[in-house]
Amino acid sequence: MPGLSLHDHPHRRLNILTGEWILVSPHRTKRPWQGKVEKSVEAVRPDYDPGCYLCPGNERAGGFSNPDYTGTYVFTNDFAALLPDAPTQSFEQGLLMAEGEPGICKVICFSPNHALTLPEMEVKDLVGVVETWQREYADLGSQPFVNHVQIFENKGEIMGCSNPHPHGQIWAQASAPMEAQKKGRQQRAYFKKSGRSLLSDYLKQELQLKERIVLDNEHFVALTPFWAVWPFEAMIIPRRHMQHIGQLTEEEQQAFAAILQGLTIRFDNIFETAFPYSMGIHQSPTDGQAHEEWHWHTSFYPPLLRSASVKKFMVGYEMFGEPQRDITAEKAAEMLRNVPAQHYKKI
Ligand code: H2U
Repeated sequence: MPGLSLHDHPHRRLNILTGEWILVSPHRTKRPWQGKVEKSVEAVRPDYDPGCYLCPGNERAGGFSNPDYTGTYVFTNDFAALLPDAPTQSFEQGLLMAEGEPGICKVICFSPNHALTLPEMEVKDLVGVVETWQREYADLGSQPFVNHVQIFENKGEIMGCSNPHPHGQIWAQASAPMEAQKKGRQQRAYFKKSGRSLLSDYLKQELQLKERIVLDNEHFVALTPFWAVWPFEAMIIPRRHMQHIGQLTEEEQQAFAAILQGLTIRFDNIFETAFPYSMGIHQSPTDGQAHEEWHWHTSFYPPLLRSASVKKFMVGYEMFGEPQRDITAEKAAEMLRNVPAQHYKKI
């Protein structure tokens, strides 16, 4: 029996950030594919859409109007999932338990231009987005009842995004949600044991191996994590051990904007389409503690698998067992490295 090859044999990989395992089946990429492969037809969008509730000057739900904004624009979600004045009491009845959860939900328009997406924006405008994220993390995090701030973007209809206007969301709440809790626990245990940040040591190893690096700059590295679940799942990790985006120097701000652009351009170039994904920034809780163990990072979970329209579904075994993937993280990184660094619409 030959030894285990991570490129040929079924195996499980550990996500060191969550403590969860995933199943990898690299041998399956050799099977014939009989599914649909469609060429995507992308509608050309105008710079301004009079019917868009995110464009400058337009009306939103509930009679609110957007100002004639020129950079980013943030407003409280008109259909917020969390409300600041929700009661905080606990409910317990035998095995039934619940807790009131106050919070704030905001929407952030990345640009006034309806036609753009993050990879099509200039780095200087992406710096404006980064600054807005920094400001919101600080402002929301300083609210006495807010202990966690989740910044994210849902992009593309396939991900349930309601509007193509470039935008993201921020949910701030009293409790740390489950994903953040898992990551906090793993990072804390590692930091306690070694005195170093889990992601600093992970980054060191990845930079030596170079198998999963997609691109990097002086301050950030974009890679497909060893434990990636989604076909082209990626992470952006700052080289410096920092707990949150508020700690970025001006130079790091620029570098983050640049790598955001670089990675999302590569995503778009894989299938020459506006690559859908859910992107989230995981940072230390805003509960007033130092949280030295935290090393903030940005994760991208894109669903596309074989073409602009064939997506991976997390169903069946994944629902009842654990996540599974065929194409390895190493292969995905190689594909992302091999596409042009310039956006396909501009070539
Ligand atoms: P998504 O595209 O990721 O769904 O985000 C858009 C958000 O915009 C969504 O959460 C909000 C929705 O509640 N929204 C408003 O706040 N006002 C509106 O007029 C329409 C949509």
